[in-house]
Amino acid sequence: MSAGDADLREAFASAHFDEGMTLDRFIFETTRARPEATGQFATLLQQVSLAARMVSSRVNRAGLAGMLGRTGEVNVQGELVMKLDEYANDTFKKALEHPGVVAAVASEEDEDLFLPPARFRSGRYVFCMDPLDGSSNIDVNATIGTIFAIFRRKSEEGTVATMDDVLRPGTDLVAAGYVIYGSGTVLVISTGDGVHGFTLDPVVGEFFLSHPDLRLKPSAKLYSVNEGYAASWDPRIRAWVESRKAPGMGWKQRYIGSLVADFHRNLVKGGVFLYPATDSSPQGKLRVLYEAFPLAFLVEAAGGAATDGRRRILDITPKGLHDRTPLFIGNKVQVDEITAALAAPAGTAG
Ligand code: AHM
Ligand code: MG
Repeated sequence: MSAGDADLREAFASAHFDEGMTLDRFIFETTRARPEATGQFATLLQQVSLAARMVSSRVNRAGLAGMLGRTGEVNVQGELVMKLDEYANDTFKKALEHPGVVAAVASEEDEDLFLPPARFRSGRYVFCMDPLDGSSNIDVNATIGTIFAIFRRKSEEGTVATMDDVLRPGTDLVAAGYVIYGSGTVLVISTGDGVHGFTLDPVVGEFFLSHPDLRLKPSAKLYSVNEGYAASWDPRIRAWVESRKAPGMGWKQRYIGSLVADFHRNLVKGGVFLYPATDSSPQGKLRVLYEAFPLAFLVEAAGGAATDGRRRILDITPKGLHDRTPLFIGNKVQVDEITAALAAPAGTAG
């Protein structure tokens, strides 16, 4: 981490919160303290906020369009799902490239790295995103979201970014966050020290601080996993999950099937999310760069933990933009327990 990144982290950590704090003001107050700041990071966050509001507005109307589609002759709904994915992808990329704040964007929707045209190439940040996570939930109006992680580029500013700017350990991240489009739209962000949530007032069109300094307790009795795949999990994972259900344990299970929504609930209320390797996804299903990294960054900043069952997620160095990983993320006690269970000899599973 550079001295500038450390300043940024400190400024966010010491931010003063009061009622009516908008995301814009929060960005301004926490970045102006940095003597070397060029304003790029502040602009980047403002553009994320803009894109999030645009996508939120579109997602809110998707239900209505879907309803009309069901009554019409053409199945608009399936098309709309595609369009929303693409819309979110294009909206975030355009919002970020125009002010010249990103050198590259890695997106779940794009096979290759997106490089802004030469006239916008002054950006010093690399943005990794899943523009619309959980998009299979759009047609049932369940919560979906955008997940993002931000690196500062390694290569010289003004040059064309390379894969080395992106394929690096999660410990290099300078910020991460997500936006959920649910019953409300909430943007959660961290620069590594303190995790803050802002809720969109759709009438005013502004994000207001609603969840200052989200912290995870060491332990919680809630797990989120797709148990339909239990037969193909490692037996030690199966044993850990089964042991939650023993009489008197008092555990709850919740699973939406939209990572960003499951994670948000667990971050606010406590809980551990598991997506282990399965027979059909031996490397796990979730992507390192734009799903596991940002959420691991946030969870650690909130006092929790994230591993792939063996090692800390943020210590992984991906080899490709779309690498996958098993993911165990949430309250530290539970993540440590699962990781320890996987370290034990396979035959010892209860
Ligand atoms: P997506 O990025 O294509 O939407 O897929 C990822 C989603 C996650 O949001 C969610 O946690 C997971 O897939 C659910 O998978 P499954 O249906 O196998 O439980
Ligand atoms: Mg996703």
